[in-house]
Amino acid sequence: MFRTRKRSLTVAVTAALLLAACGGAEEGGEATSEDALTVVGEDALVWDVEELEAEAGTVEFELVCENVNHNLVIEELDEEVAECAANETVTGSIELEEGEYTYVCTIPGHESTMRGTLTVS
Ligand SMILES: [Cu+2]
Repeated sequence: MFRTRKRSLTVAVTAALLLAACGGAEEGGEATSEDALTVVGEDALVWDVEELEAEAGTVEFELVCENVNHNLVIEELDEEVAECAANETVTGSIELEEGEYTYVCTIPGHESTMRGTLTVS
C-alpha cells in the first residue's frame, strides 16, 4: 500500500518594513543670500545635491571634496566658482541674475555625471 503523508507547511510571512532613513538628502538649497550653498563632490563622481535654489545677487558656494579633486563651474557662464583638492573644503562666490543654471564639475571624466541645477530667483 502506498501512503502519502501530508505535511502541513506553515509559511511564516514576515513583513519586513524597510524604512530607508536616508540621512540628509533633503532639498539642499533653502539658503538665504547670506548663506553658502554647500555642495559635496562625492567619490562616485556625483554631487550630493542636484537641485539648489538661491536668490539673485552674490551666490556663495561651499564646495566639499571627498577623496577626489573637483571644481564647480556655472556652465552657462563658463565660469569657475571654486575648486577643491581631495579632502578639502573651499568657498567661492559668483554674481547671478535670475534664471536656471547648471553647476558642473569640468574635470575630465566628471562632467557627464556631476551636474546639478541651480534656480536663481
Ligand atoms: Cu569632479
